[in-house]
Amino acid sequence: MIPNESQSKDTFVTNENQLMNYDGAPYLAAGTLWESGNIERTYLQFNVSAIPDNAIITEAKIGLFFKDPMSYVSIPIYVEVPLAVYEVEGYWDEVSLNWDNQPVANSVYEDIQTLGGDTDEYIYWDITSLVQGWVSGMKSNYGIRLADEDEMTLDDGKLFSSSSAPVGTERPKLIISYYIP
Ligand SMILES: [Ca+2]
Repeated sequence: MIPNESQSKDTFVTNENQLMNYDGAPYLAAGTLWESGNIERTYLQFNVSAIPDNAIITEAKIGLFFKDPMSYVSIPIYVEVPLAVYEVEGYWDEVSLNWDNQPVANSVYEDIQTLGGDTDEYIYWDITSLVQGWVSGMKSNYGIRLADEDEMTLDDGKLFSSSSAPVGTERPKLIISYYIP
């Protein structure tokens, strides 16, 4: 499932501009910028309603195309960043989401990947149990937040292609494997 704009929502927020909405930007950002201390978080939501309620989800993973290993800073280095995916627990709208009106997210992450400097490939986070909950109706689907696992430690921000990216093959995707019992 590679959602287009009508099947998914994606945007990011930053406390650098707390009232700014970034929907429509060609990229998504997450991390804690070591030079400025600014925090970036990405939000994604995929419509999974086409999958029958009784489906058994054997695997579900979010794929984001990793574009840029560093924030645009004065010294061109990159730092490894542990980026985690969290269940979002409240409604948000991609065209009005900003830092100040973010929904609550679960404090326990679903999966975590540490990103370095190897770009131009998809990075995957496993959200199998979360998708199982969305499909069965046990959980409301408010999507996920991608954020630095430790936002108190300054490391860096990482950039990914958004659903508004010009290259369609680099957009965010949710890959779900399932069967009907
Ligand atoms: Ca979007």
